[in-house]
Amino acid sequence: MGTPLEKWVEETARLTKPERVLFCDGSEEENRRMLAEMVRGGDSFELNEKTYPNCYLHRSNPNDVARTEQVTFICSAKKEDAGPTNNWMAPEEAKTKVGAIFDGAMRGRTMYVVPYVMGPVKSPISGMGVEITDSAYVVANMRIMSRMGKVAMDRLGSSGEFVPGLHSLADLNPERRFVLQFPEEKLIWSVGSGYGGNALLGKKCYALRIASVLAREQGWMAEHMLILGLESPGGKVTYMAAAFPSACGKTNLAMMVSALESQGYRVWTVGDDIAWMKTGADGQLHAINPEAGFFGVAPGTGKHTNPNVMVALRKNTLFTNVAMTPEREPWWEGMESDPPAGLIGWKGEAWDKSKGPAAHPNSRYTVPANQAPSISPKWDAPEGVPISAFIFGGRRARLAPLVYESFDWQHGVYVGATMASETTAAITGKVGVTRRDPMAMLPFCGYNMGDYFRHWLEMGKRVPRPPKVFHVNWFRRNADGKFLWPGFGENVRVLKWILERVEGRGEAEETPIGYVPARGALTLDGIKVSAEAMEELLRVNPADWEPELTATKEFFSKFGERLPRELLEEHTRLSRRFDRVSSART
Ligand code: GTP
Ligand code: SPV
Ligand code: MN
Repeated sequence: MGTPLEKWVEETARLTKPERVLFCDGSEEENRRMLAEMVRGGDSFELNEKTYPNCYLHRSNPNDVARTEQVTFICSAKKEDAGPTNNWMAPEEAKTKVGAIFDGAMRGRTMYVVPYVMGPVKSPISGMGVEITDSAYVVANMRIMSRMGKVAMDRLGSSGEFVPGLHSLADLNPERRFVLQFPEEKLIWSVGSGYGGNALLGKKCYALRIASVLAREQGWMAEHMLILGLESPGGKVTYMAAAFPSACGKTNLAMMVSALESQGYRVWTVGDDIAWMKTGADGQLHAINPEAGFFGVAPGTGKHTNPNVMVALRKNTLFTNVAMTPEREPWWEGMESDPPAGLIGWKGEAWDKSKGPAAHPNSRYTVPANQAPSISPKWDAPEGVPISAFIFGGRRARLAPLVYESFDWQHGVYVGATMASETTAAITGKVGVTRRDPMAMLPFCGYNMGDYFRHWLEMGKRVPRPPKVFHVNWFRRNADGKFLWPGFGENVRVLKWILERVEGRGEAEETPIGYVPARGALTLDGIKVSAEAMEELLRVNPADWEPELTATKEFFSKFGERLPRELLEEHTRLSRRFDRVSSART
């Protein structure tokens, strides 16, 4: 007979035809074999064992350096259930077409069976997955990013309660690369990529695309959000979750060293990318971080921007597509040291300035979460942490003020649904193009986004004490294209105002889009931002918002009947508020 897992493994082995099958237990010894296997493969290197003990550099295929949204599909039975923002493929077509690529794809290779828990092992909010892969690099990453191996098998037992995910590198041909989610079957198939969110199936494919479907069915939330605790003087910790699109500052915010530490404000890291949230007995949403590590963007990370992670990644860390110094240390742009002579670029070439960035702009580190000096004592609490504020944000060079608060939950859902951001290197494609990215979930929502907005509205009614909803923008620029706000550790000043608003203190001024901090309400002592820059940072300019309202309307029209009417009502209210402001001026 066999367990559901054994049956699936057998069936998969018949399809992919590996040379051998290995069930991963997650042990030290096994990990050493994985790392040795990676090194033998010729694309991975052990780093300086004195300064970076147990750290490795992996170079991916240069055609495979970021998530590929154009080949990511939601394979629901009906196209409408994938919705206008997702690529869709019929399940039978997907099984035939991509099944043919999987056929024999593991010939001559080892098939690794990787059982894992997403979330603290004993948490009722956690979930189980099993990834089958032919990549030792994926196994080594999954060991950092999830609770993998024996702990997971012990929790699973003989039950079938896991999300199966099948992954093969196949021939890494971009023409034969597919990332498929089957929301009805709760199944993942990914082939032809070994990179990040395409290949570590517990992350985006399960913890967001499949989990968002489960969350809607079961009345909880799976979101592309960091989770942090803000400690205030006296030691109280208030938890917040923030949704920013890829490479827009989640890891940095979650791990920041507070500029107001001497005043008693400190940030504790619970998670840096994903939050799973269920209503607790206290009526608040309780969040867990389903991951166990950080898969963070390397460029721009340095001892001034993110000192905590710079400490964390000095051991047991996998680096992907960064440069390497002659001392076999990792190097990237923004590390705050000049590129040393003899630097080897991310493709393995002798590097000089003419070759462009030495580290790929989407190069990453994979580091165990518990190595971060800022890790919250609650980061693996089974009950999660109660969330008092949701924060949306993105890269908006011109439009959005530094921070504003929504009027209420429904308006907050509108603020999230109308988010937009300039694209980054985290996704294959053009960088710097403004695109609508509701709740930072555009690439990660496993079903029709109109239904997703409805689910958000329903959660506001279902959760007795829902979080207050805010929007931030660290990326507003002046006329010369320079950032107006210093960002990073200084962002705590904005978190402090958010905390004060949550506690019913904090002075605010009403604008058509929501409440912005009143003059003097942000703690600005010791910061080098001019009064004019501050004025610009908090400005809500009706002339700028006019095209935004048009763009929003256009975006909403894609959803037709599936768009909740509440969002259209919010849109009308916002337009009226702007009309009132401009008529008051003329
Ligand atoms: P994903 O892992 O792709 O989901 O990204 P993320 O949202 O965690 O972004 P991350 O914190 O890694 O930041 C991405 C880039 O934005 C890095 O190069 C950072 O240096 C930069 N960044 C982060 N926070 C700030 C900020 O407050 N101001 C400015 N100017 N840049 C920032
Ligand atoms: C993102 O792109 O949002 C990431 C990196 O967190 S990846 O895991 O590659 O999706
Ligand atoms: Mn992310």
